Amino acid sequence: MTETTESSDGTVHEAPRAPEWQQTACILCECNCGIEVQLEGRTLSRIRGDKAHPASEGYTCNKAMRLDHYQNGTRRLTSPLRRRDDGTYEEIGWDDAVAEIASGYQRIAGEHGGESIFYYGGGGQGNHLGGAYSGAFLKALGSRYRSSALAQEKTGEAWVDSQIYGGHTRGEFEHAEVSVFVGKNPWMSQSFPRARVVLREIAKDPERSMIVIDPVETDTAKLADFHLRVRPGTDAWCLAALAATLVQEDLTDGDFLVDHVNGSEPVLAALAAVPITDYAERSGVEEGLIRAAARRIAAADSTAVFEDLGIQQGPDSTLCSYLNKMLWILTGSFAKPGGQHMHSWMAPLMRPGRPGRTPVTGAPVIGGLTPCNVIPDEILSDHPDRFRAMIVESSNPAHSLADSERMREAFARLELLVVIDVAMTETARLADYVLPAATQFEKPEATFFNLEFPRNTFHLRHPLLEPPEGTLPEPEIWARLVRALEVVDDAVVERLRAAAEEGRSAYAHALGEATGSDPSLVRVLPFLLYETLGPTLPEGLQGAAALWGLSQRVAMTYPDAMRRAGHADGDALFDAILAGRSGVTFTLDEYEDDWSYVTHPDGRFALAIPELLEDLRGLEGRSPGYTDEQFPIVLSAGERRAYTANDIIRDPSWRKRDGDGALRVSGADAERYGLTDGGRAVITTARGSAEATVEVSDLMQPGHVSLPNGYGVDFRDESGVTVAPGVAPNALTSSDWRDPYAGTPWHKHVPARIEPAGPVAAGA
Ligand SMILES: Nc1nc2c(c(=O)[nH]1)N[C@H]1C(S)=C(S)[C@@H](COP(=O)(O)OP(=O)(O)OC[C@H]3O[C@@H](n4cnc5c(=O)[nH]c(N)nc54)[C@H](O)[C@@H]3O)O[C@H]1N2
Ligand SMILES: Nc1nc2c(c(=O)[nH]1)N[C@H]1C(S)=C(S)[C@@H](COP(=O)(O)OP(=O)(O)OC[C@H]3O[C@@H](n4cnc5c(=O)[nH]c(N)nc54)[C@H](O)[C@@H]3O)O[C@H]1N2
Ligand code: SF4
Ligand SMILES: [Mo]
Repeated sequence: MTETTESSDGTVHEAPRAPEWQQTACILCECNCGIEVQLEGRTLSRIRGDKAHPASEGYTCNKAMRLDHYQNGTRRLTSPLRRRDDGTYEEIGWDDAVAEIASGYQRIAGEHGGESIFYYGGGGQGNHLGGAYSGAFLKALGSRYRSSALAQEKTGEAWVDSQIYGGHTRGEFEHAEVSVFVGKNPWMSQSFPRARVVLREIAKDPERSMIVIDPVETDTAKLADFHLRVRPGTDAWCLAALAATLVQEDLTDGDFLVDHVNGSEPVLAALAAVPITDYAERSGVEEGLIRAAARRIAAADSTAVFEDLGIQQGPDSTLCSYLNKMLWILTGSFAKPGGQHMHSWMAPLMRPGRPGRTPVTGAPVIGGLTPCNVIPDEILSDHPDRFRAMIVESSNPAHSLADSERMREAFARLELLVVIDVAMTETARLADYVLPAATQFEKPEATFFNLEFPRNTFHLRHPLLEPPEGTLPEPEIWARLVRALEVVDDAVVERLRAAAEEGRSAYAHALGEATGSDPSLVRVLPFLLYETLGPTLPEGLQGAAALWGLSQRVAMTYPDAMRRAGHADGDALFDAILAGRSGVTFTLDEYEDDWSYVTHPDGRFALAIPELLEDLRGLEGRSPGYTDEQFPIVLSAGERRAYTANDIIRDPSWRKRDGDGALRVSGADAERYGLTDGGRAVITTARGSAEATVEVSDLMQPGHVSLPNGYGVDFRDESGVTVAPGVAPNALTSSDWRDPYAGTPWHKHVPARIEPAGPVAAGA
């Protein structure tokens, strides 16, 4: 590429032109920081933070710089694949693949009902647009059950949220006087905008404080004013003692409770009865530290709390979700700067409403999601309503769900499994058909991780590259599948296309008329938008059509906040989304607006959850701990580290260090079990056994070891050799090891034993 310039004396120069910076986002965690990328051919050669991004403002962490390993690290599939009887795959054309897949699911829906078709995934950390189109195909078939990784982490909290105030909350850490992180290590795992900058600011500011509850001395804990270094799995006792201190030392915000909260009496009574000294001891935290942390929260103008996998994937997870919310509710830290907030959504990540039940095991379906841990039971059964077929989109459940071996057994039992992915994953290798998708830099993409308050942002990313021959973006894949079902009359499509050509208001009118006269069209709305509005959108953005519908929803649901953000109506918002390369603010709230998000008819919190109060009272008669002589230590299976990013990047050379994903062990345990730093250990759980490289680390407390997430995915290197460095954590986890309310796994608390790897194991 060259650029011609003319100097003042008239000479013409030819010089290489620097590639232009194009705006997109990092796809490795839910923050989706805005980035700018320079391409050299198809290589993402230079990457930097995008200062114009309204949430990340130029911030990135170390991982964004390695994104070319996602785009170019893995050999791409260039054609749909069909499994032969001998288990090998043959390439087939898209037309055949689509026809066979659509008729396969149609047959199964005909024989067993559409409800026997189960959908998993729909988007990872960077891509939710594909999943937005899946509903049309699934609903047309009558499929009802679905799940995603959210049902192995967030459903317990969602169940608590739905009862107390009816929706999701987020802390405003940028401005909170006290920030509390419970089983959350944001220095490594991020999860809120500009996390490291904000954490450093808090640590430096003598007027603000940070409380971290974590058994490990994480990078976040090192910055904390109060590190409540609990014994693994004892958070319920620690959190009960913290909340009880607020009550017993009379530190609650009585006015807030009277004005805004129902059902506080039984909660206050239960907390008044907590033996703080005893519970502090059981959790391994000094009583004085717990009391001091509670007093700091009570003295603050604002407190924001973030709970994450350390409790969500551990014992008593739902009770812990309940108890940590007491820290900001009992102190009235809601609807004010720096507090906890409910917020708008571009599209809710979970479906509201009461939990249903799964067909075979009767497990709770929270937020519309089947608990991940019961999926194998819902397949490996003779129950007439079992799941018989599955579609997996943008997820790798054969690796990321508990007990991979049992997942594989379940997948093998399915009559039809289709996987839509960019790579040949552990799950794809079990599929009857694999459909190769365009990567997230080859199509319009976006996520619905829009969780901020008062300023909530949404980013539609434009494609940087053309998809390679043979791959398709998911919206097109889903559209082809729906077309093959022949459920939408061509005349309807033609009419809507003509209206879309006329303009948005003609289109809105025609769409209203079409769905009014045939309400069944609502089921396939994303398909209709893609097929009819899509072609009128700017080049390359057909896949953004569904956002028109979501923009109208925003306009109806949050009209004032949307107008404050500068959008006159839903069409204006949609146009701003299409035009903005770095993302847009779609709602701007005022602090009082928090209350309008509470969904209870009286607009108040409902604090008493009888089952959980019973569990709180029951803590006294139980002692923490699930280890025994056979499995004396606790394994946290799946810690976030500097070079982990779920299963998104398969090429292990993306990691600058920790190539093996070390097993972190305290000095005391290393000595006790005869392990050495850099040596090899065998780790064994009730479910399985694996060999790992040891890192002796005094960040760990005795009796607690940890393995990172995202390791053990296989990768064929340039010489054709397949490698899979590190331990696949779910070779060691069991699907029955889970929360009784939400069915979420206890990945962070797996009883285990460790021993030095013998010469045989070391050579294996
Ligand atoms: N680098 C990186 N960042 C990521 C991801 C990634 O893969 N890599 N994944 C993203 C995703 S999908 C998610 S869900 C988030 C998760 O983000 P986090 O939840 O912050 O990540 P984890 O490291 O899994 O777990 C958090 C902490 O729980 C602690 N813990 C273990 N046992 C206990 C316990 O008994 N009690 C308490 N209180 N804490 C305990 C661990 O020591 C750890 O510091 O990260 C996101 N960000
Ligand atoms: N033991 C243990 N297990 C865990 C965890 C743990 O801490 N411990 N953490 C859990 C958590 S919190 C999470 S979120 C899950 C994450 O696990 P998964 O739900 O499996 O999600 P990802 O790792 O994000 O999977 C991304 C998949 O999407 C594919 N992909 C990437 N881009 C595209 C695209 O544009 N289109 C399509 N169709 N596919 C694409 C990738 O190739 C990869 O196969 O893991 C969970 N599993
Ligand atoms: S991994 Fe997360 S925090 Fe880091 S750059 Fe990517 S989106 Fe931002
Ligand atoms: Mo996650």
